Amino acid sequence: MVKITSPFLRERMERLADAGIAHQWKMCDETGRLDNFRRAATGEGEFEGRLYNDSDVYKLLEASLYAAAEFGGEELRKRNDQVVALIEGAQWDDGYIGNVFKLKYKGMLYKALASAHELYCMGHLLEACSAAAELGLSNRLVQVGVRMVDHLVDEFGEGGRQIGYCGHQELELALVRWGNVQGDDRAVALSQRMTDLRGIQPSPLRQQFDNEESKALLEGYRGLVFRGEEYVGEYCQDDMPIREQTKAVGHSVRAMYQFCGALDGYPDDAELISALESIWDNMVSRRMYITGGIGSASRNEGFTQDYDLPNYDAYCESCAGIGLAMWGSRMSKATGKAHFMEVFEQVVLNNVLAGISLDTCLYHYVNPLASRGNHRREEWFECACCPPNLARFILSLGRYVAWQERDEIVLGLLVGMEGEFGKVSIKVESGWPYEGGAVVSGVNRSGGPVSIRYRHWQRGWETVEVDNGHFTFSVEGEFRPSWMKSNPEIAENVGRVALMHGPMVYCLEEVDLGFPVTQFQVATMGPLVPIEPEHGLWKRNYKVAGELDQKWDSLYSANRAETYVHTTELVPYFAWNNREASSMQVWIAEA
Ligand code: FUB
Ligand code: ZN
Repeated sequence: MVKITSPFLRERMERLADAGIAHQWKMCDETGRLDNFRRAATGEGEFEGRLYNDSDVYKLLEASLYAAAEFGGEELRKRNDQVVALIEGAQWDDGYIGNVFKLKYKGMLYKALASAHELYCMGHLLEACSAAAELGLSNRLVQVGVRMVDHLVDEFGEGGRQIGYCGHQELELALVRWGNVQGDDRAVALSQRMTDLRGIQPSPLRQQFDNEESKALLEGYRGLVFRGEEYVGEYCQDDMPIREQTKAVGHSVRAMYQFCGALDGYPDDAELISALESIWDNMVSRRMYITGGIGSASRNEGFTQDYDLPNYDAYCESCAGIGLAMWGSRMSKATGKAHFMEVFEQVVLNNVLAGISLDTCLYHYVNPLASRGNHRREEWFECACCPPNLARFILSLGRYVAWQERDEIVLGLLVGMEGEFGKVSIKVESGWPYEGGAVVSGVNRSGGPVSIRYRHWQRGWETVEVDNGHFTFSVEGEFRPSWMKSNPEIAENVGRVALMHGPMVYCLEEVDLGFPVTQFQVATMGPLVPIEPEHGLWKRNYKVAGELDQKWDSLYSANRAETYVHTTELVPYFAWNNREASSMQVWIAEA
């Protein structure tokens, strides 16, 4: 169990537990998401919203359980119990749960697996049930999970009534989590089965498109998985078995969850790990933004082609960033390689944290790298997958930053934390993400030496052996600012630079520049002066000099217009769009 103590993260977690979660429950209430459970309990009334609205409630409940475990509070506990009661009421006698199928698509269970999201929703519920079991918080919720897994095994397990899996991965990783906490091997086997079946042709997802009765649920989805009459399935990674894949394709959240679920089910499978490493290498070297954002296109909420990384239109869904972080931490554990955690750090600090406002009550669904000032944070979305996903991920960060591997303790991110690992207590103090380096101290009560492996930013793993008793060691490290250029294959970024400070990406906002950001060209030879902004919302800006081009009155010109020398400040990307509406750029033209 690791407790994050870094003020940078801790403050966000506290605000979430206090304000963000309350705000999101309010939104679930106002948008009928909770009423859907009440209605499903009686079978009366209409289902409100999208097919997968139940999943928002499950994700938020999972977040709320973490918050209750870490910060306590009567209000959190009471609300969690109320929501658990709603879920109990909506669960069917046979363990199934899916409000839209109780209220709207009666008799259509499992008849449109590609689009219906019912197993995806149950996956998110199972994660909440697993969290309850892990934290010892709600036995009633655990029992919901027991009944649901019995049902799922009967339906989809070997010899079950169905052969299939969900168009949106999630259940696969949830089943392994559940299997591990409950010691239920059937759940792990079911996850493996779903992973193995996906991509084999003819696909069970494709076959349902021929059923007349499935049309109501499937037709709108056809364009995503068919090219003409041909089923392509790439959108939901159903085009080929996972062990044959070499590139990240299709819907990015689905892809990330697939890779996580497969690794969870088969943590020692060399063939799988080798395929995942190929996919990873392709993605990181050709399909990922400097912020760690992935999935550049809105049309499929996903991957397109190598080097297709537009800035204004970048999709970079917050959930995809979360999925990438989840996958990276798993890859690091499976391979022992440090570079996966480098990407974890990059995507969490930049893409993921940019998804949630500093007060934790406003969100970005997409996280572009440039804006004309019209991209604003929202208090909620009709498709609200991101806000509760951000909440549950941020509140569970302690699970990702350090872990025990055989007889070694691994510190994957040198962020302030306190953790217990068997007979060893560890404390990390650091100024992350503003400062590199850390002081690691603790007590080893094991009676012998213990290895502590930590990741040194951009230098890989280093290991220290600590003797029995108290120990302290320092990790030297400095985060310095540097101007980054991008591969010229990304034509849009040619002649532009982005500032990074260690793993932290910076950007330019109009609110600081005083003019639309397209008018500024930065002088990279000039000084880079760190300053602490007076508003105190975050701790480090960089003052930069450059040229301001104004008064272009024609579309094209042989000469530059009026040019002024100008200084301005760059702000961390995670903090953008927390003030007034403003244009923004990560990749800034170089003077
Ligand atoms: O389909 C469920 C969720 O909604 C996906 O993960 C997001 O991309 C959004 O489409
Ligand atoms: Zn999302």
